[in-house]
Amino acid sequence: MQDPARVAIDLGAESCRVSLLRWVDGKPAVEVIHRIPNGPKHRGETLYWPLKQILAGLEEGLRKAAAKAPEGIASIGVDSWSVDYVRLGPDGAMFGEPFCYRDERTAKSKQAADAIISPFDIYQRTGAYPLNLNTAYQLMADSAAGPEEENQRIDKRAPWVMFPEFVLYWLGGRRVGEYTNASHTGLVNLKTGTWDAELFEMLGLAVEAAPPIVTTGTVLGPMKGPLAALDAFRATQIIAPATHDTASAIAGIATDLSSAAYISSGTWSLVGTITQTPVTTQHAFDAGYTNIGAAGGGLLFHSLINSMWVLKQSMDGWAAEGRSWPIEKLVQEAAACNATTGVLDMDAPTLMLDTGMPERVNKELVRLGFDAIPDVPGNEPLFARTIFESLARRYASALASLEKMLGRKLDRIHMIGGATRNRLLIELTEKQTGLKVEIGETESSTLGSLAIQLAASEAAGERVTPEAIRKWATVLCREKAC
Ligand code: LRH
Repeated sequence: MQDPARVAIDLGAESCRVSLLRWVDGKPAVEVIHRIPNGPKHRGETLYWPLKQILAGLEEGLRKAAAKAPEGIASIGVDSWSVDYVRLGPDGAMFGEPFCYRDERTAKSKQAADAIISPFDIYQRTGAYPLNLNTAYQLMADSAAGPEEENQRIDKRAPWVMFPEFVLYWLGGRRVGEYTNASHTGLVNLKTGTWDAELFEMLGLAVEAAPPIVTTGTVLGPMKGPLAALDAFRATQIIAPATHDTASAIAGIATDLSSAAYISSGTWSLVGTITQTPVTTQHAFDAGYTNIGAAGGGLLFHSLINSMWVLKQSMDGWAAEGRSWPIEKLVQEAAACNATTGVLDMDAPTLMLDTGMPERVNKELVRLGFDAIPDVPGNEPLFARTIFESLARRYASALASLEKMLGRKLDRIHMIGGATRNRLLIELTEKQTGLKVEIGETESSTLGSLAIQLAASEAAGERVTPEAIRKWATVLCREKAC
């Protein structure tokens, strides 16, 4: 009898994907069967995620999956970008579409939090680098709206659930906070691995509103709702993989990382390595390194770097003016352009915002003493080249700090995510870091989620271990499943 299929839903800031794993002649084959374009949307002053549209797209994708897997689908897992969440009303339904972490509302609440507890203290307590976008500051902003926005203030006791866990809940699972994702909120105590009730209290938040934390690979129950009536979904279990996409992506790496760094590249790049003990020194803090949960155990010790967001926002702006570029062509022409470029500070706050990106890039170049790039048709590859050069240098500085903190040299970089298809960025990274780049999987989050689901079914209620996840990642990667 053919092994049952599995579904991995990977929600990305640019696109959400539904992938299907099937066993064909005993060999795994993974296919992205449905894509839903995504991006934060403006409504008045707020920036939010079009969750209703995403759910409609997911329903379509799941129907396609059911049609393609007559053998039945054993499980579904969901991961996404971290930090965002959905508030639930008294009936358990979504209470408005969720804010996007790029909404500028957290600038004020972060300031308020810093006045209560210093960023370094919070870092030592939680291990999570205190970024403006962390859930903690967003929750504070929810209930701190100014008088003119009084009616938008949300009761701090309103239950919430992280974004991918909301989708698991929508599919029939119970409301939980999976550990890897919870650890990025900035509200989990590093020593206990549970919500830091004292910190909630200090920040004026309600710990009762938070979902119970579960470990990676927890089975959340059978699928429910109208989709569950489809034949393929008759015996489907809802499983929490590492719901933080980066943790699933790292779980999808089959090779040994003990002497390697990873770069997980997409809208953001995460540059770091897996550690067993947290590092919350002043140096780690100054270098912007976070310590958050890895799948099954251990920590992702990495720095978050603004990446393809800058190029994608520029491309969207050009496309709106009739200057559309396929990404492959843009990379190709960027590789061919010989002009020396300026170097951006990829951490500049203005480059994290949306709209008007070429202009933001130019303002930054000028601020740093470089020439602006005339934003005229034909110059798009020059912008792209500047972004890639700047990114490669930023990777190099992040890795130099990492080697210093670890007190040892790294022997290679394992690259996963979108940049695995970007030859130019890989070459520039090798040049700037002096390290060989080993090219991993583009859809590593999907592979990691599937490996965790397979390990979870095998564990039959026991805790999923990193070894079991690695075993399944190896099966999926060896067979070149994607
Ligand atoms: C990447 C990612 C990253 C987080 C950021 C908010 O998608 O999950 O790991 O830090 O989004």
